[in-house]
Amino acid sequence: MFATAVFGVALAFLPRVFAHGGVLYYSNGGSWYDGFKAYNSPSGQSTIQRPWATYNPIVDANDPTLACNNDGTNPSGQLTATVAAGSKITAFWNEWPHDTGPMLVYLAKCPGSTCTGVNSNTLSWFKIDHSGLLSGTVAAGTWASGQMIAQNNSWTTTIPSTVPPGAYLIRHETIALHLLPAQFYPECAQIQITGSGSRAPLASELTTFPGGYKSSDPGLSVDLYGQAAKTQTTYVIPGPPLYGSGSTGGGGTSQPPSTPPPATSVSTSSAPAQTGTVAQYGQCGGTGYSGPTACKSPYTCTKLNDYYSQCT
Ligand SMILES: *[C@@H]1O[C@H](CO)[C@@H](O)[C@H](O)[C@H]1NC(C)=O
Ligand SMILES: [Cu+2]
Repeated sequence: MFATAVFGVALAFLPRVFAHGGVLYYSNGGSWYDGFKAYNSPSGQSTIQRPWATYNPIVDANDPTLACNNDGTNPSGQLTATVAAGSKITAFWNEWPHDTGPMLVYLAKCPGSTCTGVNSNTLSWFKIDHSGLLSGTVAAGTWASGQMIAQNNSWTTTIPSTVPPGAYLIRHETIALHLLPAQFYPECAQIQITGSGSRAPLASELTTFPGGYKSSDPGLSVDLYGQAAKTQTTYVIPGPPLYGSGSTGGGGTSQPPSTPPPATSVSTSSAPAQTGTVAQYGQCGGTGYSGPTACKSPYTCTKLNDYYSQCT
């Protein structure tokens, strides 16, 4: 009876939400994991995915739900998948409608032995995979999200074998650029990474959500319909440099060198110039940060982790 009622509600919503969506399933090492069913109550759902409410995009780079498309709370049925470092994980979207934009995959290590109950806004994220403009021009080229659609609405990523074992959130994201502001579609899942990796991400490879993107980032403000797009063949994928692309790592050469590390990009805040006054969601402290530390009233500087404090 209850299930029928919920199903009825889901059906009533679906026709209006087909233009958007998110990650619905995962597979890894021969195991299949159903995701959270958006539009349904967390009650009774057991899944590795963090709950998310709707198929609608997030359209503000500073949205407090940008990390995992939720409020950071877990339902009682939260599960965790065991995933070997070096193995491939595939995320499956619904029938995806947006073929202009990048695909991005992040990891964040949780402080304890499990991510259950951990607020995703408090974590530091590093990027293990990204893909942007694959060929052609910004106006008429082939994008990673188009490739995702072409391969059964799925995206496969290898968990780097160098990632230290532990409890992580994995954050899959596609960004749609057909309209501005850019549309963010992130979903997270809880995984326990096994293996013997020992390369922790460098400070320059870590970021927070929100905080890691600015609406003025070149990759988030590009106009697909402008004159420049007709000849532009490069696209700067937003976010920090790829894990492993820094000085102590190997591989990962696809990140354009023009993308600054998060601390630098955050300090060039688009807030009105007021020396020593950081706007809401701006960075106000953290390892390697040398910008202003005083928040604009009424916000206060809150430490999210060693690398990032922000005005909230
Ligand atoms: C395509 O994706 C669906 C999930 O959306 C999955 O059930 C199916 O197995 C996939 N097909 C292949 C060939 O991977
Ligand atoms: Cu959409």
